[in-house]
Amino acid sequence: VKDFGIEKSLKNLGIKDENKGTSTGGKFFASGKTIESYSPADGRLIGKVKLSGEKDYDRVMESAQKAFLEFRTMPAPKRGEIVRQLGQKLREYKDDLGKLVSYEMGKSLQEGLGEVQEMIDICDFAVGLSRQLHGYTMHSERPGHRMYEQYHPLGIVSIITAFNFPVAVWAWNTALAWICGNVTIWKPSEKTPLCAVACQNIMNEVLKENNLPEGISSVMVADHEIGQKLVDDKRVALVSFTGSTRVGRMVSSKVAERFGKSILELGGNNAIIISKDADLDMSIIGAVFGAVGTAGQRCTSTRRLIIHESVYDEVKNRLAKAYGQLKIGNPLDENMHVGPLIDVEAVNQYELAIEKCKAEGGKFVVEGEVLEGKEYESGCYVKPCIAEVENSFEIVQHETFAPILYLIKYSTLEEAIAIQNDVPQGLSSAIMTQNLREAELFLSHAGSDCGIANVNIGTSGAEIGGAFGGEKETGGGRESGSDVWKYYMRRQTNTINYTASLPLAQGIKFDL
Ligand code: UN1
Repeated sequence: VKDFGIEKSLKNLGIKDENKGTSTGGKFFASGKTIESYSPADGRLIGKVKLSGEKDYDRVMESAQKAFLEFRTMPAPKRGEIVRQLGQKLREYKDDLGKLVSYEMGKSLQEGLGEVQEMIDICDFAVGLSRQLHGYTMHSERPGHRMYEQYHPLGIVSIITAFNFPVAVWAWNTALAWICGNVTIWKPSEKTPLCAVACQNIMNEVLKENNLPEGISSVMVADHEIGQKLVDDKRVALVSFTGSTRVGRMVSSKVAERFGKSILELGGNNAIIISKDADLDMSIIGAVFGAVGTAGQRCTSTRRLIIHESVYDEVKNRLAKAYGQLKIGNPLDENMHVGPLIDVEAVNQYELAIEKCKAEGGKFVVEGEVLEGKEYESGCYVKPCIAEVENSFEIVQHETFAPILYLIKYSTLEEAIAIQNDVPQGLSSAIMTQNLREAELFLSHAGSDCGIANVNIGTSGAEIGGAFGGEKETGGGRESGSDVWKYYMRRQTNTINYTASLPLAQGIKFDL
């Protein structure tokens, strides 16, 4: 078996055959059952991880509470310096970590490295922000009064992440949470536990080198019961959850019940409108990358193409030709375009979706297939496929985390926008057009209802500088850039009277 240097990277990242899944910023410990992480690339066992148990949970929580009391008093720019050092380490470990992401999750090496780059970028962004946690000053209606607002840290932020971005989503959340003065507890996906252990190892170096208390950065590789505890725990001020709409709905209501805060990044059902005025060369590349990149397992993956009737056949034929050229295989091999799905269960879901689509009347332009043979021994490789459908099909309304692309025909742009919006999810959207009127209508209040709306680029690959997230069943949360840091802080309005009298607001008189 070709190793692609993976053994060496595992060693550099401190991954062993047997690992423990809990750390509060120092040594790892664990008292739960043991799970195994297999690579979807070649089916090999990468390593075992002992999960966090109940008593590990308490230890993590106490350590986090204690660390917060110290960390919140550190000046924000000094906290930024810690995040700067994390960014520096990530630069050093980029190749190793990118490779591990690719091997454990199955995305192409290029995308694995890209994911680590997102981590580095958010660290840089957060360092700058650490000197810009601004509030407004307002003019008081009373004489001799000053009014302003400030932002304070929240406390413990828990981050629950999915397998598809096994390292970047942790970094988006932690980089901001830390500069804001919070401490973090990460529960990664059990499907990518070693990526989490590797990240924690890197952060532990930073904490140690700066003599910082344990509890600023914790990880618990754990089952859903621990996840449930984090959601229900009053000591957790903010739960940042990335995952399915089904679980997100529970997280949302549980956290709301105890008046906690949550950031939800749930399912997408993203479309590209290809207009009669589109640059078709660009549209094909954008659509194919959007649909088959990460084997269709991004929440921003392109699921639907809404194509103008005048270019529909041409787009369909060119897509079929492009799909014919896709190389499917080991994601660490740079000649491959498409890697495996995360596991065999995901393959079952892919097959089920194809079956449902056919049963509803979908016509496959490029047939799907589970690949077999020497290079595909993990059983996780599937052929990206394309079907002509109606937007109203139940399966089209639903997010399937696999490379299945649906084609829908339209005649007027208003109709295309209505189709684009007519799904329960609202994450990402795009239009391919060189027509200014079309582009502006698509971006207007009468246009896309998604959190992300692009012109002449695809639906995936958002930069960290923007606020990332979506509307409707996507959950309404925002992560990463812009002013998203405000979600990680509590806001306080302060009014100060510097006179010797006490005038009341709204002109109220109250004489004793
Ligand atoms: C996700 O799929 O959970 O915009 C996040 C993108 C990436 C992030 C995707 N920057 O495709």
